[in-house]
Amino acid sequence: MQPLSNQTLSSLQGKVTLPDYRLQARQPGIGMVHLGPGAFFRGHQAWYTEQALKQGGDWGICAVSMRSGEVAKALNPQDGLYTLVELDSEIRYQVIGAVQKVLVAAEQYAEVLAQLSAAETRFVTLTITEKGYCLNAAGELDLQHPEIRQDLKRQTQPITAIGLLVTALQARYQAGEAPFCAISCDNLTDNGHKLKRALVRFAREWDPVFASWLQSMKSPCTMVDSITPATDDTLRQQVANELGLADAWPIKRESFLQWVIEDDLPAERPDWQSAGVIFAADVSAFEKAKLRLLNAPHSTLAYLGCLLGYETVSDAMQDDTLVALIKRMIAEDLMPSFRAPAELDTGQYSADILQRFQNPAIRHLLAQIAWDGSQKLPMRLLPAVRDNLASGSSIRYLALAVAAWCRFICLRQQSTVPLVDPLAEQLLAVAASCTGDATADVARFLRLSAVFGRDLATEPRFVEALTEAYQHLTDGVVSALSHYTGVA
Ligand code: CS2
Repeated sequence: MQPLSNQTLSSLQGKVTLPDYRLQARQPGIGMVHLGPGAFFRGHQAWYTEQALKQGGDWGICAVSMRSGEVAKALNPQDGLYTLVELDSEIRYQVIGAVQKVLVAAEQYAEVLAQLSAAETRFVTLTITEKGYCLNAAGELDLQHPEIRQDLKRQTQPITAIGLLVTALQARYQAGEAPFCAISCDNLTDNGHKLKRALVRFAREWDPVFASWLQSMKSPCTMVDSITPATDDTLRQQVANELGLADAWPIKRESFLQWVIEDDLPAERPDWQSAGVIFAADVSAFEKAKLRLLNAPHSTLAYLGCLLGYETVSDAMQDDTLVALIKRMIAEDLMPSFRAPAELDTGQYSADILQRFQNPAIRHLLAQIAWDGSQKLPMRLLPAVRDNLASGSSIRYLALAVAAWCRFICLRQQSTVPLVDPLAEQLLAVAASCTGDATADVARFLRLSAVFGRDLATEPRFVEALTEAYQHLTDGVVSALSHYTGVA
């Protein structure tokens, strides 16, 4: 079977939605670099930029992987083209042309640096996951992080995204070039501001004058949303059947898509607005609503679902007791924990999210959502715990979710399934020292200040609720759910 490429693209005319501009003689120039070309980026930001490219402008994307060459190997022979499959009540196929090439920083450092330093690169977007920012529990750049320490020494090429971006920004500074606008698209509270603070903090170690110049850089906050599971061979075969061409790495997602960007961008930008992007003066309320009404229930489903032996989100959503628990958690703990954007009907928004979780066409593995708990809990669950401790609101279900994570770590420690987490070694060591005595085990987990900070271990209401939940889960997950929902 022929591969998808510029050569074979025209054979798809009339069959699927195509990047028409790729069929014309003049190709759009590169105007953006994206760090972390995973499935989410390719289904989300690249889709919005694709729509903008159809309006014109040189907004082609140079994608950069920090270390792995897998995406480059798959997409470069296809001229950066790939298929996006929307899986919902209706299945839609679209070939995306926004990504023009994929570079690997570890192998093509000079080319990556040249692209990031080039005047034509006006935007840098990032999906590098929570851990990719190398932040401490307070959300500031962790100068003790071993990779940051290595990059600060500048003896080798930078291995962190922060180190790479500051190196490129310094090259622009020394060349009298304006800084690019950096747009974090990760599930981090205050993501844009945290990114900018981390870049400036790193730069200050090298040159305080350069660091103050960097204060002029734009780094808006964003809220990003679309459920995008990892690609599998079933999808590759499905696309081959539909297109009659081989696509080495298509992606799939639900049809729902949302991008809210803080309205602090350079005037010259891709026409994302026409593609449906919302520009808001303040993104924080949108971020909180999404992190607490989608990602917090997602992580809770992941840990309880794995403990119950479910494989996917839609499988877990068939369990009435589990769904009842999630609904109670949302109503009693999560909704009261934040002030929603005035224009958002949180009841409807939350109901729509649970509907999306039920989408049978999306096989979203709970084990994938369970990755990186040490990075996700501080963004999704613990801020709500702190807010509710301060306001006197319920933390009962939030504590159960955190206890489920602790039990999940113990489950991984007792199995051959690897634990995917940057703190895996520390977490497995804690789990190995657990005895089943809830008070002692919980105290061990709470000593993980990189996850829980220094405050939560001294919060009696939280410690008590967490210990009770841990004990119930240790006695039995099914009985624990009945206890917390009152559903026999
Ligand atoms: C998920 C998110 O893997 C995870 O942690 O909770 O990727 C989630 O699917 C997206 O944030 C949805 O927008």
